[in-house]
Amino acid sequence: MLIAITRQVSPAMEHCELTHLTRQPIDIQLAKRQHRAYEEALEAVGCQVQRMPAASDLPDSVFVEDAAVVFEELAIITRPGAVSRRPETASVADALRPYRPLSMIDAPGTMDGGDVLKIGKNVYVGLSSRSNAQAIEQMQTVLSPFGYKVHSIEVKGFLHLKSAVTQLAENLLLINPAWVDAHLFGNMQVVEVDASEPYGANALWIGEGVIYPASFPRTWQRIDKALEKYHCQLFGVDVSELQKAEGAVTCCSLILRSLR
Ligand code: CIR
Repeated sequence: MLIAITRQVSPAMEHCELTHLTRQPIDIQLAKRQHRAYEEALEAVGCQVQRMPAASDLPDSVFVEDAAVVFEELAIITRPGAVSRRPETASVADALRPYRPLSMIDAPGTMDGGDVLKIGKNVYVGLSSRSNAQAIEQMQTVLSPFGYKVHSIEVKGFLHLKSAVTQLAENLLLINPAWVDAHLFGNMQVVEVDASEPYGANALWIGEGVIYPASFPRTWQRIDKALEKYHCQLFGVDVSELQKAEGAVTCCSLILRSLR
């Protein structure tokens, strides 16, 4: 059984961290409806959604992906790069504890889950304004006994590694080639975002479904065509309000196989 852990939109989301975007008013009620539709898409692709309550004092807490990285063998609780986001991890750890042994990133390490792209036993981590070399080293130490290899990739000019590259299927990546070089990920097929949609490289692949924002129609067409031979279905979501907070689709859930 697949579990998707989500957290409800904080009423304080308008005070979110912003790095590359200019602050715009966020319609919280619309954000909540969009988030609910996103959860329905998670259900449509076969997940059982486990909802954490909203945190009124944690503006970015809907972006649960950044607080942990879940593997089959264990979950790593991060130490987010933005100080305002560090208190998010305790409750995410509580939600994950029934499913996995937990390991923690310790100071001076910092890491956001949005920087971590797992492809089989290769784990690619953005060396970014949020994730540093100490955390990457800690992750390698924890994962080595399980046969994972951790690679660091420089992230400059965009927020997280997964703003620039995500997986669409077993051997297929969605990538913004202006931000990251596809060859770093070995021998994978690639769909490039349309150059007019630089923020379009974040898709959420779950089994036979891919959840993707409706706001990138040109890249959508490219993905749709590429997925034909994978018998994989695209599920469109409108996440305009979450995008104003510099969020995307991978960041609003933690997906894990229940081993219980
Ligand atoms: C932040 O700057 O931390 C949030 N406003 C957005 C985080 C989005 N996270 C993600 O894409 N993994």
